Amino acid sequence: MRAAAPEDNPHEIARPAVTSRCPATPPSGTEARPSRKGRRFFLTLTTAALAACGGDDGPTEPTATLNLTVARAYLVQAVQRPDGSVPLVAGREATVRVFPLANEANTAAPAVLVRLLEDGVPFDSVRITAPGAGVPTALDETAGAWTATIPGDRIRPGLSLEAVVDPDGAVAEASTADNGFPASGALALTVEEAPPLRIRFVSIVNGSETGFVDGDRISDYMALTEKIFPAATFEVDIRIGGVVSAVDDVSTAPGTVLQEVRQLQQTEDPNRIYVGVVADAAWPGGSGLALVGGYAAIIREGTATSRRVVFPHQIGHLMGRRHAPACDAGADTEFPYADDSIGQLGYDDGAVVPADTQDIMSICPLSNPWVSDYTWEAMLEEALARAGG
Ligand SMILES: [Ca+2]
Ligand SMILES: [Zn+2]
Repeated sequence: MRAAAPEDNPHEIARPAVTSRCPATPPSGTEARPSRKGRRFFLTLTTAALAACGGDDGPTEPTATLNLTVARAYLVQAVQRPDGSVPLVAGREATVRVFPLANEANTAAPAVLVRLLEDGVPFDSVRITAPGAGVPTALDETAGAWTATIPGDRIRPGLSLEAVVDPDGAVAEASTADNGFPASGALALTVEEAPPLRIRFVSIVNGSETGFVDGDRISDYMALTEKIFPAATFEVDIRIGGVVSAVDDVSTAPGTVLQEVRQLQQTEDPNRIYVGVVADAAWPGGSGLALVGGYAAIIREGTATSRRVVFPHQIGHLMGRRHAPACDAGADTEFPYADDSIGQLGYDDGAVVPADTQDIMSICPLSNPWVSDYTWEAMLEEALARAGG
């Protein structure tokens, strides 16, 4: 018996294409249940029906043994766990990584369709072509992903995602009923409306030495900071006019200079981070000092390389982070990775950051640090708490 008329059942609109090619009647119990999963159901039905009847030439595919599934899919900004549970920052670009798997060696190059839902309602989708021929037969976390950039305005509270491998049935396979991820429902994601990170740099005058800061220096300070700090926007400026410190040699009393910056910050803008920039000659051997959980820090001018690494480390302190423990016995005992590593895969401008990369809060000699899931989440928690008043 035929199903309801097209105007009564949105799935029926395209159904004749299936039934005309394949006389077998698809399971009638499922077709009259439109739901938010309807689009995926229809894709599955179409490909399954075509594979089963082989189109106009009769049955040609029932012997296919290849089977495709999706092992994993998630969105990543700076760092992510395999289950996608690291919170995302609303309004900030993310990357979707989908990991199709095959049950046998193959040269298939299926596309992947990723659907984004807001409060369960699909609002956008992206089709990702295969990065090459051959769907992996084992999970390859580094190179095995179908990847696409998701613009920041799609990253919203209430977000969830679904992924389907070979959405148009281009690959003959044993079953298309298992091509979706997750197996049922959508993968719920945590998206937080993180506040902007607001920073004001202040030139510090120590005796005859004046700390120098300009736009280029700020670019150094912020390069890594903007990648690993959980915010969507960064409001950074330079205070007009420096501050004359009572300390000439900062090495003798860095804490005093830090308190001077804190006084200024409390007076001028209690909700903005103030960073005093100290001339190299005024602080031999120094690098940076920050109030853990506070709003004030001082930093030595340093080299371009040190500016890029030391600055986000100080920001981590301001956000309540203590040192990772590998090279500091008195450090954060809750840091989860004994080797100070980031522990999970990071993601940086299209490149995977290995999980053994050093966390920004490590004080073992830093080379190319990144942010762990632990540090990202903790900084985000602190930022949200501050925004909440
Ligand atoms: Ca399959
Ligand atoms: Zn430190």
